[in-house]
Amino acid sequence: VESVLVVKRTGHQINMEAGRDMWYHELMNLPIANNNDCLEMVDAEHPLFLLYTSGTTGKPKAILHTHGGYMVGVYTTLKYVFDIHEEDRYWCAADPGWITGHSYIVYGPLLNGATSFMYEGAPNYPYPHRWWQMIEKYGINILYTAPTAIRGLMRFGDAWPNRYNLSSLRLLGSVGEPINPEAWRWYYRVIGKERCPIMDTWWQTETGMFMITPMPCTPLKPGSGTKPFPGIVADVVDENGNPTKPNEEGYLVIKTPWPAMLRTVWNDPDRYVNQYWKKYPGMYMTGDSARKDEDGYFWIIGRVDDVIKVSGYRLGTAEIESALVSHPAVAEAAAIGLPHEVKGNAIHCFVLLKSGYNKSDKLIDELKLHVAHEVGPIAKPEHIEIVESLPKTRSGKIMRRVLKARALGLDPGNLSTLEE
Ligand code: 7RM
Repeated sequence: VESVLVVKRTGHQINMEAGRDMWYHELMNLPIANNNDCLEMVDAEHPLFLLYTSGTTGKPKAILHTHGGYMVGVYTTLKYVFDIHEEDRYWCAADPGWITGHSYIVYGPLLNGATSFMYEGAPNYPYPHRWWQMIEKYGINILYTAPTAIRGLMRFGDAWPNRYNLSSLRLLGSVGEPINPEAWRWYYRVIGKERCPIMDTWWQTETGMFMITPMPCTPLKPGSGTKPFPGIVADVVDENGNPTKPNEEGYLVIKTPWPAMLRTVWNDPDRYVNQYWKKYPGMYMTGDSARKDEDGYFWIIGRVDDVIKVSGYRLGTAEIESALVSHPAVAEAAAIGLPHEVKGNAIHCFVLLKSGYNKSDKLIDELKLHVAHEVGPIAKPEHIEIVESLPKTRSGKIMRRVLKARALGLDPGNLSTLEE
């Protein structure tokens, strides 16, 4: 560490190390921060930032975004998808360290001159009313968050949001994973009071900007990100790169460039090519599986590698998790595959209960049967463990790699060979 910028915020006593630590506010008073002449003009393709994406599996890679394209993509998508107006108070409740924070807490709102609300803290501190209280107090119009946060708050019941006046809200957003029907309905009914459309935005660290998303005027189908943003050409293709038939599962690809696309993987151009461009020449491989219905609406299934092969059947972890979460006792769930002598892999699940429910063998048996009933007998979990928390990235994505490592008694960093 060469130097550390310290932001004065809590007023706690800080032991600054001379020559290393500097107050941010003192630096900001230096002429350089106030004088536009000191800004350096760069080319549109000049690197803007690197964001490491650990993914939920594998080794982290640094995604490179550039000035011009990222600016155009993020500005335009935020403007049209959230229809930001002068009088709006927009709140993206993501972690700033996630691409969602970079694009839609910092860059997009600043470019749009939006009034952007920011909150740093746990959603349930000191009580699970925190978000709803702030929406009322600050008159938030647009709330953009993730299904994991919705489920986390839903867990405490309707009474918390119902105590507050949420009538300022006019638009809701969702990002990060497919939104399961229970979470969608709760968000729509209890938070949006059946008045606020939900913008289910599909995109990635790599895409920088929304790619498949409704706009406020788009007729919605709950659980679908609807259609590609204007100018984006997305498709679902089979193993040979041919478009699938309606409702047939395949690989989600992007067929033309877009402004905020990643430019490379820093220091690893081979990985950039192999991961995204190799499988089908001229198509960007998202790594997600999806289907497109008869109306051309996209339904994201999940990461291609988040699949468990049980006795030859391919089961999506999201499918099993969504089935578990549809049980009234379950708040959050994670499914992983562990080696099994007969089936190849067996399904192991980790379940977080809603408040008011207690763990028992009877409940575990009931949950296993529930999954078998919802998804099919082949999906019946071998083992269900009731847990107090699940390991997650800052974007709220479950780190199945960590759960797997724990279950196998391995170091989570050494799992790549198992997954490839
Ligand atoms: C924005 C973000 C990317 C992965 C992506 C998908 C999943 C994201 C949605 C979604 C279904 C959505 N960037 N994902 N948004 N799946 N519906 N609306 O999450 O780089 O952290 O993750 O997240 O699998 O490939 S990310």
